[in-house]
Amino acid sequence: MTSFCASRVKQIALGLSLIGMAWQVSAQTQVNDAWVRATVAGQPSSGAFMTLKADTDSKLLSVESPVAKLVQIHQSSMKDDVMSMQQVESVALPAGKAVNFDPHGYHIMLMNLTGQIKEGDKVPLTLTVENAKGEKETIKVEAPARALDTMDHGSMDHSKMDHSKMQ
Ligand SMILES: [Cu+2]
Repeated sequence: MTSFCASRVKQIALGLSLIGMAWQVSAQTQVNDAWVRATVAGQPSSGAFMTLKADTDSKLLSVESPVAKLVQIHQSSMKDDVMSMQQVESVALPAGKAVNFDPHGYHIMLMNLTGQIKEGDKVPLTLTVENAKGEKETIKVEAPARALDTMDHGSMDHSKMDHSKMQ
């Protein structure tokens, strides 16, 4: 009886760890639908987009990638019909709330690219998230690159919220 229970627990633990790997879930923060905009040759910068959800109140501090010499967190805003973007120090990730990084709001700006990002490339991203206790968590993601002309499509397909806003 005891040994039966023990093996059952082991099975459940294994199952959970497999799910964890598939969804790129770490202890605190989930990253979903990460993607990078593919570039044309010689283009100096691009953007990375995703949805982040933290278990506890946290903030995204920084992002690094081997494809860019400089990575910044940006916020796009519309003012007098002109789209502009500014660098932000960090992005708040309230507990349990999905925060979207998309072309219209927060996004990860990949600058001084080391080469062209081609459609289908897997772009490694390393995110640093800090929780309210000051504990830092590093999350590694491989974001697929998508072509420019599928950009709007992609963001709509992956965000039901955007959809409902538009109707
Ligand atoms: Cu930007």
